[in-house]
Amino acid sequence: MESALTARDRVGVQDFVLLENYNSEATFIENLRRRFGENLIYTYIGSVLVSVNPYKDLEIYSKTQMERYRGVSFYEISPHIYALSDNTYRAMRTERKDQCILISGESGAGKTEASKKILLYYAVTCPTNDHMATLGECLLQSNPVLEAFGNAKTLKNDNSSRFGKYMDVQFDFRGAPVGGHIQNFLLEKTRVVHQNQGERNFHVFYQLLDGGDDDLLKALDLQRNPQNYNYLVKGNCPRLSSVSDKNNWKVVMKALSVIGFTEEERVLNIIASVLHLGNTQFGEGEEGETYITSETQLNLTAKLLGVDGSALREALTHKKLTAKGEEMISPLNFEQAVSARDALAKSVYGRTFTWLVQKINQSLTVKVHSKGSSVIGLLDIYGFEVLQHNSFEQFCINYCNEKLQQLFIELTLRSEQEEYETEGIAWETVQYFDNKIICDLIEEKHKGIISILNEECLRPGETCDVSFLEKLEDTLGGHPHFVTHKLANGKTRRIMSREEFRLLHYAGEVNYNMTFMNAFICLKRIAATQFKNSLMKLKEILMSKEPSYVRCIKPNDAKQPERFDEVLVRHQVKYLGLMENLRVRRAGFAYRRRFEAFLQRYKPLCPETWPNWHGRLADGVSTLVNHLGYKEEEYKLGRSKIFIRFPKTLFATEDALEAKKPDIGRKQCLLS
Ligand code: AD9
Ligand code: MG
Repeated sequence: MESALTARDRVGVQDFVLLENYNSEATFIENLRRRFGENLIYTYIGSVLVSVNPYKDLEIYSKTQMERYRGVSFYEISPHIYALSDNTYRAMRTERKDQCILISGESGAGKTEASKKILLYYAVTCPTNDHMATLGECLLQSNPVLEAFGNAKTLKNDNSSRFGKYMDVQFDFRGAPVGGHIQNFLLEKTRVVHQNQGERNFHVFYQLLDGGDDDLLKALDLQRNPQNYNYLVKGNCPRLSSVSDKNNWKVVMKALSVIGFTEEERVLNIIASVLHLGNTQFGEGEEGETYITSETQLNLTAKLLGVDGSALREALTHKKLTAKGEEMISPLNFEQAVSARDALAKSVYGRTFTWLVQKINQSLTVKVHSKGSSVIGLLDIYGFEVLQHNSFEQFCINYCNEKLQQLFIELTLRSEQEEYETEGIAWETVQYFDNKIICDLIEEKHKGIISILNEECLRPGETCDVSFLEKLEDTLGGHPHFVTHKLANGKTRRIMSREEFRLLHYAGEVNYNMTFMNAFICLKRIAATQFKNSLMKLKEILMSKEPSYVRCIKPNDAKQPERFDEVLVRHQVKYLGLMENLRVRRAGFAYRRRFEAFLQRYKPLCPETWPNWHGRLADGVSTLVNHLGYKEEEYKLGRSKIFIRFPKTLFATEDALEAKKPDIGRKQCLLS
């Protein structure tokens, strides 16, 4: 039989707290690499689950696997997203406290996949409520629909979420899922009208063109080839190699029917209308007036949207002004007309998305109210993003990640501290980078970027990129996380243009381009504040729940299996604060376990505790560790848990148990 030590060497440790050299980043990464090489993509830092995207299908998500993890304690079995799901579920049931699972990591790291696996675990393993037998199915089917309308191929991820999602799953007193609610955050609407090279528009457009049957396409006046549509050609990337749009179309249509959605026709009309709108072109008259050159497209759009053709024409080529109480109509120039068209497309699409979420929520509404119900919340947002040109939308995405990181810091440190306090154990402080300073820079009243942006937009007249930038410089100059061309003053190696400002985010530096920002600022002024408020509210919701964390890591930029790019991984380990997380966890005691669990597992090692201990649990643990020869400095007994300072103590105990295995039978030992 392979000794426990050899196995540990080969596959690494399953909990980073067990690393001897826990201060070394190299050791940490080596442990991740070894495990990744063995397809062991999950590793714990205490109760935090670290997951590395394998970029291939692993046979670890079957129903049999789910059964293995049901009701089994975290540490008794190899790390898994199911273990975390199960643990969270049991904590909700036994402690009667709402839970939430926060999934973070950069774009393509596996957040959405993780959230789907968690939902699947609950849908399969939880008891079903007779009245709501289909709820689990509705929860699962909401995913393909939201992904079709809210995900797209980007350079980082073929199925990148372009909106943030917080989903509550509600359970009744028996632990059966009875309802759900989805909250969506700021969809990246620009994508509807523009895609960067190598990227696509939202999946649903291509799915409809590829998968819709001939009659449907005829009714919508659409042609199969996406290249015919201006809104689909910008990225020069009509097809995906990894998925079939045609098959996914079927999946989405089926999902809509499971959810009980009855307004497909309306949605399809809108999707088609956006494509026709994109093909609506303008010409410029001799006096600078704009007119529509493609009447057919205009009329098709109007028909599909159910609006009057001439009203739409008027709206795309003229604007209404109110001056001195009088309404005036003035013509738009060519550029303004193009912007008006694009703004309409974005707005129509964005509203349709929100409406779809509302419809899904109706299907997930709790129909049978029961006392004593509780909730597990799942947060899957868009990952931190640095593009060639970063605009307002990247600003919001990265701000959202910043908030999530702040929550992680507050809650992991706080809960760790609280645990030592409740158990009556002395606590040792660990230094860590607190990104609150960056969150404040963005959101603080009067002084934060969002506030300045609001004030700037309230000023009459056209807003100018430069004046906004100057205002930012005046207010924020000297802030350690804010840089502009002027402030950098040659101090930075990377050249900055005069139209951008740089934020030093916790996860890296990002230059935001004012020309790109400005196009949105005033249009989305309200959106920025709303976004800020919705993040504040979300934070409150999450703070009221017991959190669990999944920290996702992307192993390479090529989206390939078997490739572990150490530089890339090191960067993520750094900014996710995993080393600090580990240090905090290890600052006092590497390992902790409730008295009963500890006694149950190791009682075979002491004649006085085997087969059963009848006295106080603390006395039993004390007897056991005395018998094992634990030294005073190696452990402490809290009120309900034993805290073990060094991993080697636990290793020695595990090895002793391993050696005893033939006597007592492995199964009993493992499952005890
Ligand atoms: V983004 O911020 O929305 O752009 P995510 O959500 O972090 O990003 P996603 O879950 O979409 O990434 O994962 C990207 C791709 O990696 C998936 O489409 C899968 O092809 C692949 N992936 C991720 N996790 C797993 C897994 N556990 N097993 C197999 C996976 N493949
Ligand atoms: Mg995602």
